[in-house]
Amino acid sequence: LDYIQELGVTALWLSPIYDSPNDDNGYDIRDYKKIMPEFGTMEDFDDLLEKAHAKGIRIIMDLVVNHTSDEHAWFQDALSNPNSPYRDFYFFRQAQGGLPNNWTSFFSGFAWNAIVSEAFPKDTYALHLFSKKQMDLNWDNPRVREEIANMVSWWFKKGVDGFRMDVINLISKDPELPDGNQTIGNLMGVRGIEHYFYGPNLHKYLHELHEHAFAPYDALSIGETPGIGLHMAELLTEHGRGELDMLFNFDHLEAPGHKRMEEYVYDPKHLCEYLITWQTELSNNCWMSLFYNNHDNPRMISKMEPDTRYISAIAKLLATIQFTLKGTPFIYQGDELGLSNIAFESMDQITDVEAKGYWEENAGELGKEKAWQNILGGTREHARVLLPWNETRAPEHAGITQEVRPDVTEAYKFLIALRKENPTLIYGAFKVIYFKNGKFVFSRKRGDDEWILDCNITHDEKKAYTPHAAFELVYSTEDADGATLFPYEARIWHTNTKAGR
Ligand code: ISL
Repeated sequence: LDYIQELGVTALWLSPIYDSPNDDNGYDIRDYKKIMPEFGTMEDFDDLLEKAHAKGIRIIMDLVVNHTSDEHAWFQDALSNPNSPYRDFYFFRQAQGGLPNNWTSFFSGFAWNAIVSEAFPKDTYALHLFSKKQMDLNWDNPRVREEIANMVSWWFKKGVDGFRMDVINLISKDPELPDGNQTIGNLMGVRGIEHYFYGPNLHKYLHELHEHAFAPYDALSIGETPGIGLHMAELLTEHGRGELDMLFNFDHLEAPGHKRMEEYVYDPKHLCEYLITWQTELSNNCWMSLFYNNHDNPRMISKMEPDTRYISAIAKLLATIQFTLKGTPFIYQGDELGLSNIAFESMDQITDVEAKGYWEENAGELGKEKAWQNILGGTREHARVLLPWNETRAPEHAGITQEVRPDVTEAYKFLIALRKENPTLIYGAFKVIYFKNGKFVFSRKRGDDEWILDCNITHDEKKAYTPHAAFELVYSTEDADGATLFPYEARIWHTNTKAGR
């Protein structure tokens, strides 16, 4: 907490710390009201919460309620008890001579487990959009919604400040569970997604959860919403709707026409186009999240530039852009250290269920070398090596070291403080001044207070932008002030509050 406070960070999002068999890094919850032993006890959590609040740091937990672990008491009771009240908590379906539908899982293979249990007739299957141990909850059952709302309230009563809500846009499925369209499935990477990524009751269920659990505590709700674009995001986060406060959209994490599991060089021009679109088109009654990395993606730095000489420069460029745009910035652990991707050498070092599923499904067809290259390009493992200061390592990660970059940490501290002291950087109007030839120059303005960001998004030198005399240079990621920007250099100009107007 001291480290976080020294950085100037004011809220901490914990990926799932609940009791879990850890089939999917804790996103397979076995008990929503118990802490995973690896992370201590509930008393330890209460202590963390108290100490965080004492330092002015809010605690945001991860709400994973599209599915539970197959070891959750509800699912286990449904499996063993023919009269279980939890049979309708999940999607159990009969199907003769095939599967209930053609949906595939986000983690490869079909989205159905065959159920072998005295409590069910033969040819019974259960739906899992993710791993085989993550069983989808039936949100059309009001008792499921009631249990979830009560559990969320229980955490709010303890003092938790909000939730990041895992794949929360997937909770309302088309009740017919119809087959998915093959073309859409090929495009999206999962067949059937059109029948649940923005389902018929999504708004109703989100509003109900918001009113029953979040509103009474004025708690923060951040939706993780794969597949939701800008206009749907407005419908889900517009402040008057009482559904989500903001959401994570992922359209900027891959360049157009590319998939995450693919080795390619990401053109930061796409990132800037994305940011310009969202900064200029998102309704003023909505609010966006600003992030480049999370636990599901390789590090953006490594996507953008294979030449490791530029890692620090790119880290500081990305941070400068992130902390001078409208929205809420999210730092993924290690961003502030300038961490980049890991040079994994073999599948033996990969613990992630998604990458393992990809390998099983593709190594034959693509060949081991190509499949491995794609995994190196897109595996979540890059973000899941313990931070450098941890002595312990997962056995598969033994011997892996990561270089930390103190100049990047200093840049984060400076930028976080600059943003806090200058509300124009949070709320000011955004305007593009110049965006071509590898330059991205934009302004933030609020009344007479104006900031100009001059960014070189390439590894070539570029002509620096020179504002008129009323501006002073307050920051350069390369401590430079000449007529040329260094590779990936960013500069911040501010109306000179001292100079006469
Ligand atoms: O990779 C993605 C976005 O960059 C998505 O496809 C991601 O896999 C999807 O948004 C689901 O992610 C969330 O739910 C999963 C879990 O494995 C991820 O860690 C979590 O972030 C299932 O709970």
